[in-house]
Amino acid sequence: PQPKYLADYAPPPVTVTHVDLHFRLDPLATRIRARLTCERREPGEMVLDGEQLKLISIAMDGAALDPSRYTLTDTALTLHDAPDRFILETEAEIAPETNKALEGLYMSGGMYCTQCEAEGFRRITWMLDRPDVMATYDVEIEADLPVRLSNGDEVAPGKWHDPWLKPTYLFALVAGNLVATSDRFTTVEGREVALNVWVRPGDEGRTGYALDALKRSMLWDERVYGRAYDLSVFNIVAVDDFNMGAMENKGLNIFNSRYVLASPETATDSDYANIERIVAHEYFHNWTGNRITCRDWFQLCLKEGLTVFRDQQFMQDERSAAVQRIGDVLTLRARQFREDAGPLAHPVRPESFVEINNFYTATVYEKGAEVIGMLRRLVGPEGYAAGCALYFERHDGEACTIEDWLDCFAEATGRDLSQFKLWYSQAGTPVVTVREDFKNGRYRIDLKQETPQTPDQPNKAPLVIPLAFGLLGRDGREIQATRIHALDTATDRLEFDLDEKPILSMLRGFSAPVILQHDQTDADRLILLAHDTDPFIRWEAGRMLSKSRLMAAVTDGAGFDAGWLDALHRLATDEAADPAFRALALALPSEDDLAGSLHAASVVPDPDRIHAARKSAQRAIADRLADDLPALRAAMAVPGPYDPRAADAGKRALGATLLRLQTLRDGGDAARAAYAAADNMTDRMAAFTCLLEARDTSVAAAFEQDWKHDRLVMDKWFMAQVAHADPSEAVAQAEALTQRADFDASNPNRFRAVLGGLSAGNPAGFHRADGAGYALLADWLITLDASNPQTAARMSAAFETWRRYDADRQTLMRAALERMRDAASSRDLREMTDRMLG
Ligand code: B3K
Ligand code: ZN
Repeated sequence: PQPKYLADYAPPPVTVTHVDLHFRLDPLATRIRARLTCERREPGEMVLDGEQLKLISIAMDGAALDPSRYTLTDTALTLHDAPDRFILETEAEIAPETNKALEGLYMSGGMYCTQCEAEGFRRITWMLDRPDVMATYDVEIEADLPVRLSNGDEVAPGKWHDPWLKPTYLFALVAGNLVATSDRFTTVEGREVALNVWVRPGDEGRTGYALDALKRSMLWDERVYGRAYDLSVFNIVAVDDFNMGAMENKGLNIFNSRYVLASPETATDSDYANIERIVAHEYFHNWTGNRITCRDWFQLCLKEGLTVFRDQQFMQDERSAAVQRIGDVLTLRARQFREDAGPLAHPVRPESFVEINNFYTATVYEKGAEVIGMLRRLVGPEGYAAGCALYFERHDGEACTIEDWLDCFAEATGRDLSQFKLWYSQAGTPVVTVREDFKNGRYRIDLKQETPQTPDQPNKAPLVIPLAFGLLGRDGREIQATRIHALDTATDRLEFDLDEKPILSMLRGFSAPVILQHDQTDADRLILLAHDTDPFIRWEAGRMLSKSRLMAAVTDGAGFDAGWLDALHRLATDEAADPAFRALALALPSEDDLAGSLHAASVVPDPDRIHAARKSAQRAIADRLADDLPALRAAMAVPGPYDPRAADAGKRALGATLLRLQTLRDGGDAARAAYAAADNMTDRMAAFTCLLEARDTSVAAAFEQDWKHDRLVMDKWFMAQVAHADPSEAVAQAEALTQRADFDASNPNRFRAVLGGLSAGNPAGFHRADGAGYALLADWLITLDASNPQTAARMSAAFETWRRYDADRQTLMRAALERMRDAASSRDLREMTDRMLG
């Protein structure tokens, strides 16, 4: 398949202004009658998209269309010499039951549901399946099912009218035997909105948190962005088989059930946090994505980067801002920096693609959000608010580009954003190098920026990088409060007159998505860790101290010094500090993070040595904290009924960290007691994974006995047994789990639990020297690709780091990639493997 290029964008010659759909649902023979109101804008043929559809009939303006007037292929319906205005009527037949790609109309657990983003609508009927064609919709659903939902407002049972212009990708339909938990919300404009969370009967006791998160999101968007909801109903539906997290269809959000259903017994604190974030994210799309959408799929970050930024702001407001920011940076580094450093690197706004589903990436989403954050830092909160207000006012109801977005900020603030725009087109993570010098009362900071080359981009220009920094005295007092320096040249120098050399606190709040190269002494880092005014910097200083020890342990087998262990001890026992922060500060850099950093330092990472070094560091920490562990753990006990909010969750997080350390000392005694005493899934999973690491063989069977009836809990069980297995056993464990009757490869959650549990959860196991991990994953991805290309292609990115490793592992990973490329039945997996092989 040929790539598509941003440069080739052209609007369609004929457009559709209204869509009328009639569905007669049937598992193997669903009939869709579509009535499209079409209008010519320019000369040219009308080419409608359509895939895997059986044509039953076609008519124009009420009369059957003569075969000479159209051409039908596997992917398109072309109308020859169509008039300037006409009604096109088609009838199509499809089989939702056999649709395992989970794109278009499919069935999950007996219900009908849809996923149309990015190009799934064309599997439902013939249409201009592109985001710049926005239409109003009328939908009628005929089925012998109690609940029939679509977008907009329900005008009669099973009949829906959506007055808001929308592109095809926001269309949705749900029908089944579902029950709702309901509430109401009155918007700031006085609109009464019915809120419903639809689930399968039996799950209605687990919807409360999602509903609560939805109401808080609606209020937040009114208060912070001035955006109110615009229909009389907002529906959320939980679906078991879903490729992604959730989908923002107009007025009818469809969710992976794991991001809706929660009860203290079945969901962990991080499940609750994910539900809150994703409910907010999909709701916020109503303005950033739906009311104002993307002109074409190259502009995906216009809605995704902005909406991720908004969900991050929301979470910072609802929870601890510091903890949230640190978590977001961890995710960015783990996923996006990794992507940017390998063969899949691409700009926030890609300029070409073969399969758009392959570009729902950490770069488009998370780096896209960082770009919005930088824009806000550069123009200031007022400038940002003014730019957003102009954007909403000017572009409501339109399909837009990044240029449209940036123009609003340039206009509202008078700032020239042409250099800033490079963040959208230049791939790769910039490296900012800092050198300090102090002489005769003159303190200098020399700055240098460099972006490494990435596929198709050998040369990089300097970016505008907002560097938030401050200065501390040796006593830890701040002598320069946070200031933002916009670094916009390759090199730059800052100078200060000072009595003594200060301690530089650079990149406060992680003010730009860059790699900071700054050789700071341990002494300076310890002062930052203890005293900086910025919590991100305190955490980062601690992390750098840990990282340098781990890198040395991997490369030279170095031991762990008392100075570092004392610092961790101080952190762990610092009662003034937020427990969630302490848990984050005690967490060591991940194995994959270390592998990436070693590679960046021109050391070939050895996954076994990394794993061993991390384990011995944990043992050293456990020994240093030994005397304090019982009291510290007791202090983290949370009395009373389970509360998912941040304060209690933070205590549980630190409690779990301490239990993991305790387990290294007592072989699992404390964890067994904790497992038996757990009255919520957070504590239970913490104890369970500790016991798996302690090789307690009885606990998995006990867990299964208790939870075999619960699909979402069992996903945790599947994943934990692989991710927490000894690396030498992880592949065999994963393979054994795939042989079980309840391993359903067509369910993406279950598939990811086992195979993702290996590739992402157990790096040393995945990178086993004999290549068994690579082979197992490749086999399963080839199998999955035949039915569900989207998830197979997404998970193939496990191989993106192949060039980091030693020659033997490179050969094995390359062979796995070639095997997947040659066996790929989809263009999704084909494109991914081609790009990774370069
Ligand atoms: N917009 C959807 C993602 C759709 C993915 C299609 N492959 C979820 C979200 O970002 O909100
Ligand atoms: Zn989104």
